[in-house]
Amino acid sequence: MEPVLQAIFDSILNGQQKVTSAKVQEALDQGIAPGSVLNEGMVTAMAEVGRLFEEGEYFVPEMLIAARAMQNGLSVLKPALVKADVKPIGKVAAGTVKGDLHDIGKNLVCMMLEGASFEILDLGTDVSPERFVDAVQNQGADFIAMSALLTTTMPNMKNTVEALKASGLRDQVKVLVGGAPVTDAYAKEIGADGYAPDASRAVALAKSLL
Ligand code: B1M
Repeated sequence: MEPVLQAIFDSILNGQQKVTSAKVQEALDQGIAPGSVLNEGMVTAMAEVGRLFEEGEYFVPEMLIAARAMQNGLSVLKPALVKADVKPIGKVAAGTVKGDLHDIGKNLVCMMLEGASFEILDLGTDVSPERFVDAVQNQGADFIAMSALLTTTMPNMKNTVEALKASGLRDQVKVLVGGAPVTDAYAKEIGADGYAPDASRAVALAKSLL
């Protein structure tokens, strides 16, 4: 790995927010592609944080400060990932489902969709089925992109699809799902229109459904 990418990886693991931002900027200044900075330096670091948590070496506070460092780095990376001033090709209401506070993956999906000319309505985390329904009914969303990182919160994806059906809106919107525990089979089971394993494939999926 490039030394600067290794430094980004280490700084996220150690929760050094300022170092992460500075090193992300340094990597971009060196001409390293934003996608490499993201996937090699940053996403791998969060996977390692998860491994350390599973092994009992990291606890919630360590996960949290690592996540803050990751978010800091992403804010430096965002302008390089997103192209501005393009006419929107669709409106996506994106959120992490009810009960779930993980937002790094959802934020990445938003950035990549924005970069691909979708208009983003970021509903944040802990988003209820009713809030997703409202985004379709009153805010003109053509797509819903739901993220879940916990096996215990995945059922709220199904609850959202059911709430859309109950409101008579299911046929007006494409429902996309993703997040580490989510699978293509689960997407089919709950009646979603598609599953994407990562942010770039979420873009390809949304475009294919336009
Ligand atoms: Co949590 N956590 N966490 N956590 N956390 C996981 C998810 C876990 C797998 C860790 C582990 O045990 N190895 C585990 C879940 C186990 C399970 O249910 N299967 C877990 C747990 C247990 C918990 C708590 C319950 C811990 C506790 O309190 N005891 C608690 C729950 C809080 C809650 O939500 N109610 C909790 C809390 C937290 C923090 C707050 C400390 C923090 C989140 C901070 C934040 O997000 N702002 C945190 C973190 C950082 C993690 C790990 C380490 C990293 C997640 C991450 O950001 N990954 C995670 C371990 C892991 O994932 N390996 C873990 C990087 C991100 C880029 O990837 O989110 O997968 P990801 O997104 C990808 C794809 O999944 C996809 O694209 C993204 C980019 O390519 N994608 C989509 C995501 N959403 C999509 C939507 C789409 C399409 C694609 O729509 C179309």
